[in-house]
Amino acid sequence: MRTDFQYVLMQQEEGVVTVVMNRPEVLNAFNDQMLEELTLALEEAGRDDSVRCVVLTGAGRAFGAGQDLTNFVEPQQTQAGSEAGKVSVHLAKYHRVVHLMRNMPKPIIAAIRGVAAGISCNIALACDIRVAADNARFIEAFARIGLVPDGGGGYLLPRLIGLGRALDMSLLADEVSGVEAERIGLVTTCVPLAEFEATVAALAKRLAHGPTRSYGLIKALLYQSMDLNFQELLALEGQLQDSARETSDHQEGVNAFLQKRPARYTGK
Ligand code: LHQ
Repeated sequence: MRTDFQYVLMQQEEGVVTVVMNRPEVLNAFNDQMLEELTLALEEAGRDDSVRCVVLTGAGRAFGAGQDLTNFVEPQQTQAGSEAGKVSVHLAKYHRVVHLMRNMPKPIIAAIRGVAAGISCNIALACDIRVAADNARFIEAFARIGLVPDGGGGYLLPRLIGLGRALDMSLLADEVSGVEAERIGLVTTCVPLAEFEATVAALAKRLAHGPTRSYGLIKALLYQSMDLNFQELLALEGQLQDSARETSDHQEGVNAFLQKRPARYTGK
């Protein structure tokens, strides 16, 4: 695991890699370097077969406060009009991150403590499972500063919580608490802060001992399903099930069932 990043920490324990966005003095707001390091960290976690589950979280009291607005305003003013100064050029770097997450053939948990605002909120949406502490605050903050939701949030948010609530969160840009986020399906679970780390660790460990290749195929099936009609979905399902059938974890799962013992999955 890389240990030489300035703003991203990577810690591996057995099959779980925890990736920590680490600029706590600005609530882990993204500067260019943290974004680059997050990309590299996710690429490495994706490549490394010993990693079977990724946890993405923030250092200190927040998950993340979105784009760092202090080093964001000036280049926009000085380079306005030029291609390089367009925000879409910068956004492409975030798009790389959300693509990496969606296509990573292993589960990613967002562990959200404190605030998740702007693009940090939408990066949490791009994780496969979200666990919130009861001090979590979700803010689609974009309209507060006259922007539109980015980082794929305009796609994922209405699909997770429905169009009405997505419009509400995006237009009003009000805070949604962890408890409310659980109620509306924005997060899978919300737990008291005191139980947060243990809950995330137990979930990550469970996933890291699961049938990793099956998990990767499940991600492909469910994410692609959002853009497919029923016939296309059934065709994809057949292809993916053919692949799943070839895994040794599938054999192990069936054998374990027949032998009435717990399965020992290797991720192969
Ligand atoms: C910050 C930030 C921050 C710098 C807190 N930057 N310092 C746009 C364009 C292009 C590409 C990518 O994506 C985007 C989309 C975006 O992400 S747009 C949304 C950007 N984020 C925001 O608008 C949120 C700005 N932050 C806030 O509204 C508040 O800080 C929240 C509600 C997140 C937290 O409030 P508090 O818990 O009261 O904390 P705080 O405001 O006191 O913040 C603590 C420190 O962190 C403070 O610094 P200081 O020196 O006063 O202690 C803040 O200035 C700093 N900070 N967010 N985005």
